[in-house]
Amino acid sequence: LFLAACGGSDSTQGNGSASNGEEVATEQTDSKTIRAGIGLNNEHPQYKGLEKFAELVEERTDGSIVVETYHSGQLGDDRSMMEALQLGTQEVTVPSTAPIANFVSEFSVFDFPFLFPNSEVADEVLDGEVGQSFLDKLEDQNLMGLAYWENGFRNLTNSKQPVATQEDFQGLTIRTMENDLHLEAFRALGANPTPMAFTELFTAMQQGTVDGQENPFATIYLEGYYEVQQHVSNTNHIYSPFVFMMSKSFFDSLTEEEQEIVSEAALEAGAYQRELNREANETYLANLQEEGMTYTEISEDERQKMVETVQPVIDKYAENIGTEVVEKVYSAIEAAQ
Ligand code: TF8
Repeated sequence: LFLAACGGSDSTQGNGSASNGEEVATEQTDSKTIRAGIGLNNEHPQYKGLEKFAELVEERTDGSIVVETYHSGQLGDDRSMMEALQLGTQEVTVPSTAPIANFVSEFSVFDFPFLFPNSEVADEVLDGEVGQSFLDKLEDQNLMGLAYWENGFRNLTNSKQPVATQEDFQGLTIRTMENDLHLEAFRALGANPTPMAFTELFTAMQQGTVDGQENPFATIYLEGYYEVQQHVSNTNHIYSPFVFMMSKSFFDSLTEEEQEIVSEAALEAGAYQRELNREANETYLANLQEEGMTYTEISEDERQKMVETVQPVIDKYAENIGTEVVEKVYSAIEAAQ
């Protein structure tokens, strides 16, 4: 499976006639390779988007850039893959914004609970001037943010009890992403949060190290969490963007034309990925119930209570990030509605 995924790139050895082989070998020396790795599996829209990126880039560069795609954390988790981009040992990854905040702390603003009212508003803010100003901050970290993709609205699952109210969070050990704001928000809600890399999550649920986790329905279904989780609620507590990013040293090594091609392809593949992702998130709640999970709806009243509970955490982070930056995001959200 792994070899099939990177097929086209290393097929020069021992293939074809001698003269042909020589020609290919010369081309091979000149061609640049993008190793693109993600955390989710090859069923997920995140991977379909990555395949689309590969297809567009290889087509438009006539093969002068080859894209190898890796899924399921084959190259590492969000954090270690970002570090690999900084070192130049990997070229592309597509992490959630939450772990990005460990590199550029301002990114936490996008993970404020209940920030985006819907994905259309998120698109407008992220694809606009404000979103771009955050991507620009990555350059100092030797990272080029080329586009926002979508992970989506996060929903809570657990193996213990139906969660309908904030009180139901009490006593649940919940795995969170490696991000302080997430940790504090879940603590405020009464849960017992424990940060962990995504790649360790399934086993942790299976072994009962954690009772639950939170991710969009697409991930919950496609990663088979219904095998180890009994209850799901539509908490929709945080909208997670993905950032499609490239190692800056690699980006700088490309010709201007190639830079334009990869930048454009990241955006186009992102539009495709978002579309698939929204379909998936609409469809898969029904599948989770078919697989035997109990679905509990959060009423608007109960959600409003959660909004109030996490507000002090938001205020604290807003102050840390800087009110000017945060106000810009709030105004852009308002303007988008
Ligand atoms: C998480 C995130 C992840 C993604 C992906 C695996 O829970 O939602 O699904 O960032 O890289 O860690």
